[in-house]
Amino acid sequence: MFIGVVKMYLNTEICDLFDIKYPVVQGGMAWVATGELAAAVSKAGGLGTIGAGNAPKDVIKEEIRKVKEVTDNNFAVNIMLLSPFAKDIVDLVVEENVPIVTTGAGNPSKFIDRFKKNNIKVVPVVSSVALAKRLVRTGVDAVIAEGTEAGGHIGDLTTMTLVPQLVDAIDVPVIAAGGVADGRGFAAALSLGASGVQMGTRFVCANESIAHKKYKEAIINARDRDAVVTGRSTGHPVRNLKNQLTRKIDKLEQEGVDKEKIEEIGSGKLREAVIEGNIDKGSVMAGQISGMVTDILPVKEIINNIISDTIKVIQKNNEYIRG
Ligand code: TUI
Repeated sequence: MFIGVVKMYLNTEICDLFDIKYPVVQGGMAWVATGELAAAVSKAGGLGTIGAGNAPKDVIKEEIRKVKEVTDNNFAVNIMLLSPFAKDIVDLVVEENVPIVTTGAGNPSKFIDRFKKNNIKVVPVVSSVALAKRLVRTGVDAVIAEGTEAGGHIGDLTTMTLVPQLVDAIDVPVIAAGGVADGRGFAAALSLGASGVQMGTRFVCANESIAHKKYKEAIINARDRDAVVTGRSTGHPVRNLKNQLTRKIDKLEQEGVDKEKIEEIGSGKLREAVIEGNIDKGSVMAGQISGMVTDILPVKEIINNIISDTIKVIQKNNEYIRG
């Protein structure tokens, strides 16, 4: 990235750990984080991630093939632990020599030995200090600290409070996620002690993202308070853009309808929005930063812009110091 005449990089612990040029991880979003998106991010110097979501093994095998065809750079697979196929995806990443695995929506303890034995770096998404401490004892290589600002399945602490508490509590790199989409957010994450960022919503609105045009437009049109949480009563709260579906779920939750019924209503709704473009009745999972994502850009530009902007923010902050 050129700033003036000097080529400057941001180099943190995770650049060496993952063997990547820029400390930027793409979120492993179900349906959206395909081989095409992961390949584009890894090719551009970040860590591209295939989101396994609820997909079976053969589908994800094909996505891995797409990445390997485009780039030799490292990439990750995100294993969504609520998936009925989670164990199959663990087998797959071992068979395919996937270099890095991220996990989400649960505790990956029972799989960690297997990852370690196969030289796979393992990076769980966590939303609390207690779980992170337990996982660090089992040998995870880094953690992704995901604040409640994020889209999809979320915890309850904010990125601003979770990241520094994790940095103090554990001795592996912490990657900040939730509420980051530009250089200001990235610089803030570094100030909190993070070694990099993971972004989801920003990459949904990449040219290479297969999300339906209407899904991308819904994010671009969203305002600051549009990304609301549904499903708190089920124990699996989800952040998605306010629409007919979120209003229906809200109403049923207020009426005290069973959690099984609420979960049934949510089932299949992410696919409906991402693939079919039904942004009224589908679940448009997106983070609170949606209000600040205003364009669709190529992955390479998203990454180059955020790195150069982060460096500018850090340089500007240095000017506040008086000697
Ligand atoms: O996993 C995500 N975000 C997701 S997964 C997803 S698919 C889905 N669809 C409908 C309902 C539920 C999921 C959509 N978005 N983010 C990573 C993340 N993991 N955020 C929070 C957590 C988490 C939560 C609890 C990690 C560990 C955990 O542990 C609980 C325990 O067992 O200790």
